[in-house]
Amino acid sequence: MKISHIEHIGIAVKSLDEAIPFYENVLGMKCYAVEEVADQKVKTAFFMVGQTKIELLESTDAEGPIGKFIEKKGEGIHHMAFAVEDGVQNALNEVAGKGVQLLDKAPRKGAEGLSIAFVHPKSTIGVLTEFCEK
Ligand code: CMX
Repeated sequence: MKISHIEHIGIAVKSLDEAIPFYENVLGMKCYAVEEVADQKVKTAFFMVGQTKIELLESTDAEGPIGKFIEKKGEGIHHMAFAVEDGVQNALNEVAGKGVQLLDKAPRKGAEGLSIAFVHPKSTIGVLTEFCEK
């Protein structure tokens, strides 16, 4: 697998309306898109930092992954997404072959139309890890 860069860092927030002004008014970034990902039960807001994005995640359902994460751990960094150059399926196959537990056995469609897949934080030293490709 060839990881080219950190595609995004996902941050769980209770409210986009409260979090976006921090990134815009305090850190001086610009939110360039807000998108709902219905099957993940989240609303996302994006900021660009170099070639990496900050992805704020607000839950649309308390039983969704972000709702459960905030309930358990509070707001904060939720996952790290690596851009892969040679296919998400290839990355999944490679890490599965090294004993890593997959959450997605095959790539699916994520925010911004990317092909994405998650692997379990219990197999990745506590960091929920995502692979993605345009
Ligand atoms: N980082 C680190 N550990 C995490 C975690 C995270 N983001 N989310 C959950 N965990 C841990 C929990 O603390 C728990 O640990 P313990 O067993 O020690 O208590 C364990 O993983 C299981 O967590 P859970 O609360 O019981 O929740 P589930 O098993 O139902 O789901 C997970 C956990 C990771 C499988 C789920 O959050 C998931 O499927 N995530 C992938 C999808 C996702 O996060 N989508 C939102 C992003 C949208 C996008 O970018 O497109």
